[in-house]
Amino acid sequence: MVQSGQITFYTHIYSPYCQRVHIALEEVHADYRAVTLNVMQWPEWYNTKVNPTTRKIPAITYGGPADAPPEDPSPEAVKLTKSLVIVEFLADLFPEGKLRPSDPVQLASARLFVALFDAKVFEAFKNYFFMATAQASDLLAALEFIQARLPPTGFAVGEFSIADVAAAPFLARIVLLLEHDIGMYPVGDGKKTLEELRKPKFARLMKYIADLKARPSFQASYDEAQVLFIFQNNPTLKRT
Ligand SMILES: N[C@@H](CCC(=O)N[C@@H](CS)C(=O)NCC(=O)O)C(=O)O
Repeated sequence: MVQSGQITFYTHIYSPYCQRVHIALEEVHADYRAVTLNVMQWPEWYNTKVNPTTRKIPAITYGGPADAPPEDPSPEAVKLTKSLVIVEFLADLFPEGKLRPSDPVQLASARLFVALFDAKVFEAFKNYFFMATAQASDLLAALEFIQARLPPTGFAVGEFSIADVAAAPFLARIVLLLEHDIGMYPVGDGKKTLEELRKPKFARLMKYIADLKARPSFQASYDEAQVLFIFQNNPTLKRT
C-alpha cells in the first residue's frame, strides 16, 4: 500500500512502549517523522494538543498536512495513543508488512501471547525492578511461563508478528538491567538472576531474545548505551 497520510511519532528512547511502536514503524517501512520528547521537562503542548487522553508516550498523529509543526498538529490529523493500539493500527494500514498473521488461529495466538506477556512478564518486570515487591523467583516464573508458549524455533507464533513487537522491548530491558544489577532488589541479585537465565533451562527464551535483538527493526529502534545511561540515572531505580 502507498501510505496516504503523514505519520508523526512522539517518542523517547528509554521507553519500551515507544519502542513497540518504533519497531512496528520500521517493520512496515512507514514513512514517518520521529519527535523525541524532552521527558525531563514534559511539554505542555503534548498534553493539550497531542495526547490529552493519557498524557503518556508513545502517541502518533496520522493524516492532515505533512508540514504541520509537531507541537501544533493539525485538527485534521488523527491522534492515537497506547502502544498496542498503534501497533495494530500500523498492521492494518500496512497489511503487506505482515505484522498480523492472516490465519485467525495464529492471530488469536499472537494476541493471547501479548495479553499473557503483559499480565505475567510486565507485572514481574515492574514489581521486581521498580517496586521491590516481587522476588527473582517471580520474574523467573513469569519468564518460564512465556518460554513454555514459544514454538521450538522462530518467533512467538512462528513468523515475526505483533506478539514479538510487544515482547521485544521488555525482554531486552530485563536482560540489560540484570546484566548491570540495576533495580530495587538487593545488590548482586540481578547478576544471580541472569545466571539462572543463562542455564540450559532458559536456552529457548534466550535464543528468542537473541533473535528479537538481531531483527533490523529492533536495531533501528534501540540504543543500548543510551538506554543503560537513562536507567543508571533513573531516580526510581536508585537503591537507598
Ligand atoms: N499502556 C501505555 C503505557 C505508556 C506509558 O506508560 N508510557 C510512559 C513511558 S514508558 C510515560 O509516558 N510516562 C510518563 C508519565 O507517566 O507521565 C502504552 O501501551 O502506551
